[in-house]
Amino acid sequence: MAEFFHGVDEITFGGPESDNPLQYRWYDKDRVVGDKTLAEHLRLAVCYWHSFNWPGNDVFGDGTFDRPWLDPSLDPMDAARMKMAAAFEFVEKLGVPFFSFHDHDMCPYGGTFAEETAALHTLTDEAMAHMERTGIRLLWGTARLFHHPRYMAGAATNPDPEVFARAAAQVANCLDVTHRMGGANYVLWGGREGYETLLNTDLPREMDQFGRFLSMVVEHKHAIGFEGTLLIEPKPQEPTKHQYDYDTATVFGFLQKYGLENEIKVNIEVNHATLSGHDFAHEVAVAQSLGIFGSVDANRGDDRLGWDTDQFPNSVDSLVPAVYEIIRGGGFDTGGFMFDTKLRRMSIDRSDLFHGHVGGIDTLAKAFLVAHAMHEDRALEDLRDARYAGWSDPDGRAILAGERSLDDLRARVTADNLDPAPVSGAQEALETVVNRYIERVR
Ligand code: XUL
Ligand code: CO
Repeated sequence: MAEFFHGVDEITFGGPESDNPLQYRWYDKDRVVGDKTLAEHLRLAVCYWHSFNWPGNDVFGDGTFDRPWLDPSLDPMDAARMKMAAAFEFVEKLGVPFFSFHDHDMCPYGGTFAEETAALHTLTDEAMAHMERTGIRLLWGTARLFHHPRYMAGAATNPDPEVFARAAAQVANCLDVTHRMGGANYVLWGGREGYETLLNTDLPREMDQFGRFLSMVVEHKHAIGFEGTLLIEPKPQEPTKHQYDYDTATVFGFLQKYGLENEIKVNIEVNHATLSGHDFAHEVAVAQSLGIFGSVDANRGDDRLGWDTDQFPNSVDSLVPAVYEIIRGGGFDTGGFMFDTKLRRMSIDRSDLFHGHVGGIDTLAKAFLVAHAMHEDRALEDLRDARYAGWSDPDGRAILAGERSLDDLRARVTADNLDPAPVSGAQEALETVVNRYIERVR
């Protein structure tokens, strides 16, 4: 296809003083920060679905975007190829290393399952040619187990085992092509794995079905030799009233129950955290502490809207605490920051997709530089260590090691009349430390 995003060239780095909105001010991909470049730390990815396959519709109105490949009068495979060419042109001009996709963002619906399988493999070959030409890699693949009406009552958690079988076949295909493309991860988001009402739902049975499904995915991963990470993407609700993978802690309990906690990690989406009543930083910290932190979808919500608006990140202040937790836990392994973002429905110029991504990437890059500097300087860690210092004393260690009973502690408190003085948590002082880093970091 001829150039689609004409008028926009490769996005270059201009530095914090640049006034060019289509230049990076903070994302200098080759800048070495600590032991790696910014590109290696952030592992940025663009999403095929919202950026190229979503027409800009909402529940009250049709698509508004200029996406010529979505014209239903086109031959579906021609349309898929046009879309793919535009997607790779965009990612290449943006200069980020990764993309992510759902099977049916890339591959049209239609025909028998065998015909869909063949089309998926044909388009995978073509995507691999684009990847080879541009050097762009795959952060993750995933199957759309929520779009087709057959999945209205769930995929793995459907009351009908034939729907379960269809979903299993779809995931087998999608894992195969993700493996062929050298994907770093494979994602499962259970948008329909939940219920609208308990009146018609056998909850424990559905949990067992979901556990069995995930075990089959793990078995298939090992059978084909896929070395990427399997990730569940928690979300509390939307489209379903209650989703079983509500948040990170819920997912971990589920994984433990089915013996999968060493096989599957989480892909945390910023606004999914908010929808479940948590801060993004909380979800990251919980995942890190449970050893299941995998990857991030960086899109945010709107403070006053209770649904998933999938907006581009635009606030360094709100991202720093979570990025700090990521760095504190050692950063990404196979994961990265994925832009599962949507333009607003009125952003109809082709260049708007660049504006959203460039602004979002710069926000993340600056948040990373701030959090990294704070971590290097131990700006929070010294105080944190001092707060917990008592636990390194012999008595503190003995309690944790299981060498003290309630009776032992009662005896000690009685003998010494232990009555420790409260110590300040210093929250305001620490919040000011964070602000100072945000102001000063260059
Ligand atoms: C939906 C969502 C999905 C997943 C992949 O809220 O975030 O795009 O990331 O299916
Ligand atoms: Co997502």
